[in-house]
Amino acid sequence: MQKNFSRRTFGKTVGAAAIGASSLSSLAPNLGAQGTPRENYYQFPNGFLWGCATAAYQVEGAAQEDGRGPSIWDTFSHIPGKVYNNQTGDVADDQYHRYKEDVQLLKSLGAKTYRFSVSWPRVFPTGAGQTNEKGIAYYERLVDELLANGIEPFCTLFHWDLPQALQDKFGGWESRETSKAFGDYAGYVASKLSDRVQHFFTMNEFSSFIDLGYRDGRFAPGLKLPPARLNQARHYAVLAHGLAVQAIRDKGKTGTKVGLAENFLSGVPVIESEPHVKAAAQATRVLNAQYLTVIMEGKYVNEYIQQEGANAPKFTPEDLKIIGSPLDFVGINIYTPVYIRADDSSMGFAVVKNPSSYPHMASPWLDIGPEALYWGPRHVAQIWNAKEIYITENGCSSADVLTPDGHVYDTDRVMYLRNYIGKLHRAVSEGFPVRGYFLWSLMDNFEWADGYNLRFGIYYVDYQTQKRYPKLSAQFYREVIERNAVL
Ligand code: PNW
Repeated sequence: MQKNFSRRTFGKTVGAAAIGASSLSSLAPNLGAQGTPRENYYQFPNGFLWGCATAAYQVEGAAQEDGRGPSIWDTFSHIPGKVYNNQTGDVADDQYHRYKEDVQLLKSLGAKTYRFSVSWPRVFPTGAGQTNEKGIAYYERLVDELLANGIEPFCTLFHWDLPQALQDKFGGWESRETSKAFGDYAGYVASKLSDRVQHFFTMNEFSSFIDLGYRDGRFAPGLKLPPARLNQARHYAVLAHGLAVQAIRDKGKTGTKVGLAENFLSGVPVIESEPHVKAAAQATRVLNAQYLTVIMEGKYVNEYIQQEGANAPKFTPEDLKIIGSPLDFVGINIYTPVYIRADDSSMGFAVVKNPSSYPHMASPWLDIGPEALYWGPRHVAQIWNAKEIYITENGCSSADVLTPDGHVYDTDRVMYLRNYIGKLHRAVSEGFPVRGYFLWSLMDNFEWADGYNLRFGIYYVDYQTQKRYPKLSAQFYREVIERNAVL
């Protein structure tokens, strides 16, 4: 890869200018101080998987087509006042009908892989029991189209669109019945797709769908549960993950790999010196007690159980064994840093709140901190000994403007990506086992409670015409992929 690139550049330059190799260094703007081409310096390992990510409810549309049942997001987005301008995912990017065109967008980026999610109520319209053949057939078509274009599919099983029937019948994640139904659904999808899909993610971002959906009421199903019920819902969500891991192993083809995609709170030491680095690792274990830590360790850390007291979740030793089922890989979604400092408290760390002047992207929560993409994989590798890590999401919102001649100059997104990917390079070059990176997102889409108001895509979507336009960031990412290097 590295050699090819150098040779090609060399050939082109020589061909164009008909000059000798000795004068090349003075012409090439991209040579470092020691004469090392920067592309080589920032080179990623051969076979690094560059890709893009999306999720079913955010891109598919076709909400009532081919037998799909309603999800809690259909219900929630149709309640006035819940989503920006009362927008819904009814049509979204219409990827259900335009998947072939969208696979071509991936191909023109040179993407090696695509992370999509399966809509549970497309496959089981009422969450359990009767399957919907037309639903699973869509994902088979999508997977076949990706493979025919040389793009490896990575499949997420739950990206928040819980079948409404399970919410109505059991209270959704407040019940063990939902965990069991998820296990069955995951096993069924694996039985259908694992001949063509090697990597499955069980869940996407526990804290988003549980804490924002069942505690803050900002996401579907819009509940504000008291602490004991909230902790129990968290428990049933991680239990569902464990049951799905087992079901996928049971029903999937031999060699199928299972992991998850979690936006864990990744501690970034305020200063990279020993006490703060230690504090950041300790914070990362404790702050993720309810989700990633119990999944990786098969045990709730004492600090969490003590702190919650009577509100702690109720569980059996068998539950913990299921939750802690070993994973083949760990996926982490990284957007913002959580700064940590060493502290004399019994915890040994303190979370540092950013001042109001701290820079962020278009989403107010999206504070900029490229080093999060270094510390995330480092923590997962050092704390839990993960051997295969993917960055399952990274990207940002920007106040994109489409010019009359069809361009979007999202210089802030390019700045964000360049800096984050640069820090990812540091993690990889220090030997932390990151195997791939999925940019969020391939295209603008339904940004949950923010509707279509916030754009995360590297393709701009005109929602009136459904036309996609590559932004400057798409050009940037294509170059990154082609050179397999940060530039
Ligand atoms: C992730 N926060 O969500 C999701 O996995 C995507 O579906 C989503 O579109 C993307 O990030 C961008 O938001 C998040 O408040 C939602 O910190 C909220 C937060 C972080 C991630």
